[in-house]
Amino acid sequence: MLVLCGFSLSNYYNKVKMALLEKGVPFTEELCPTGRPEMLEHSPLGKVPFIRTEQGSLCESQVIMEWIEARWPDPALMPRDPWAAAKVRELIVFIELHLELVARELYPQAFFGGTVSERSQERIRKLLDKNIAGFKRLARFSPYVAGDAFTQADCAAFVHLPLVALATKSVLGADLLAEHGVDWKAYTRFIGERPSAQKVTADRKADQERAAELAAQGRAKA
Ligand SMILES: N[C@@H](CCC(=O)N[C@@H](CS)C(=O)NCC(=O)O)C(=O)O
Repeated sequence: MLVLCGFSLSNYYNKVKMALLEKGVPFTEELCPTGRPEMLEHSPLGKVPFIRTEQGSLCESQVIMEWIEARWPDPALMPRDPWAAAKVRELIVFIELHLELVARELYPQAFFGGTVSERSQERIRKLLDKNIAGFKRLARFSPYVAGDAFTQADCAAFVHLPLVALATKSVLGADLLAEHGVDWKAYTRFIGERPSAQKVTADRKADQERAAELAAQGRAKA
């Protein structure tokens, strides 16, 4: 059976998990923190997610998504029409390369108690202002991010957009998505009604609560 390796706080892990749940593909989950030497044979940069299958292991979430789509075509998460499929891929690249990966530079300060220099903050803000405007020109939200059907782009948007918003709000003092008129809250509420999204969110919250409890126990012992 397919094994999804990583952890539920990872947005990329959750994107793949959501696709598997949407398709009803049987899978198990294996907790695998990042950067462990023993995972490098499966994920050469020590990143999650990766999957283990009877054929071998595979990393990079979008590569995994493409394989899942080819292996279990129904229900489809990509349009059958090649052009429409390319437009969905274009949107995923925008969300991941031009939004999430840029906002990710803010995560050390937004979520992990680190700091991001003023200079970096300025650079990231400029880039995100430009990239979010570009994303808005492509995204449809009618009602799904790529148009009238739920696709892989929704798996990506559902897990990434809230992080872009939270990180920019926390570090730059403004939710840049909202500032640009992207109503990501209404969108994630809408997608959040799907059983796949509910499971992903519930698992993430349960793991976050467990991690907070363990941290509190650790502090009490110290
Ligand atoms: N391009 C990768 C990105 C995955 C990624 O950045 N995962 C994060 C967790 S959300 C990670 O493993 N970070 C640890 C690291 O970069 O060393 C993918 O799509 O799978």
